[in-house]
Amino acid sequence: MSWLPSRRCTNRIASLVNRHCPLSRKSSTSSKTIFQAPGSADFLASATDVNSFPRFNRLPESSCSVDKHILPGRANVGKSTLLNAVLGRKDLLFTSKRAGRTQALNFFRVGPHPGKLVVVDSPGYGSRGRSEWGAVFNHYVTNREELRRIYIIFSAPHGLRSTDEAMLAKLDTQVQQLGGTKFSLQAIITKADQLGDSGREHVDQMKNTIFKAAPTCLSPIITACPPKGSNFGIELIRKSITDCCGL
Ligand SMILES: Nc1nc2c(ncn2[C@@H]2O[C@H](COP(=O)(O)OP(=O)(O)OP(=O)(O)O)[C@@H](O)[C@H]2O)c(=O)[nH]1
Ligand SMILES: [Mg+2]
Repeated sequence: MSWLPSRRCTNRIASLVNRHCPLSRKSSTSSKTIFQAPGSADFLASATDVNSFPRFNRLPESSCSVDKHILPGRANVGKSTLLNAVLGRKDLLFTSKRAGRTQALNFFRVGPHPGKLVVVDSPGYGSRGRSEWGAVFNHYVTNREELRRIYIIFSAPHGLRSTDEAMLAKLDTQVQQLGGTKFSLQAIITKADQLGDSGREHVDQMKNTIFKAAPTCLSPIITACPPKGSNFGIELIRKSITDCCGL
């Protein structure tokens, strides 16, 4: 049995998600207006090194996924696919079956020109990662004043490895050192459609590991963006983004 096709399972995931993601009515209305304006999202710029960071009129930013230390195994979790779904576009971001597709920080405007906020896709860490990508990401997280939230993404079928825990702990330390004033940290568990019968226990285990590594990290939002079929959990991500940007 897959997790998503059955209504019973979908409700189980929804309850897992909703319990930990209270969202205001105002935020819900904003996310609909901002993300559902047709064609409103667009590519803005890429940053391949620390000197090429673009400026966008100080629009608030959210960044999907991470790295400083590029370590084995964590690219290809589905970051770009997830952002396509969040932006309501099929192929604004390049995706691939092969790890290492995204090779720069890519900035995307959300909302009709001049935009309401910016989301940033990033290269993954893992065997196809490169240390220079990590340096760019680290510089961005440390210096970007517009950064409001980091969405750290894990693949449900692959679970967490020590590299993920190290990254969570590092980002958690940064959040704590700044007293949560600069940015917050939100976990996402994606590819939930690939979980089988023991999916619930597996996700609970992942949640415990995330909490132990990063106590300030917001409880994971569960998503699925299968290449064919409907998206799951995407509306919650949109609401979370507009919420953290104060929109
Ligand atoms: N079944 C399933 N496949 C997914 C899901 N999300 C992404 N994929 C697939 O996973 C593969 C990798 O997706 P990408 O979005 O390119 O992953 P990424 O994390 O951006 O990869 P890099 O940029 O290389 O680090 C693609 O073949 C996607 O179709 C999902 O929720 N379910
Ligand atoms: Mg990518």
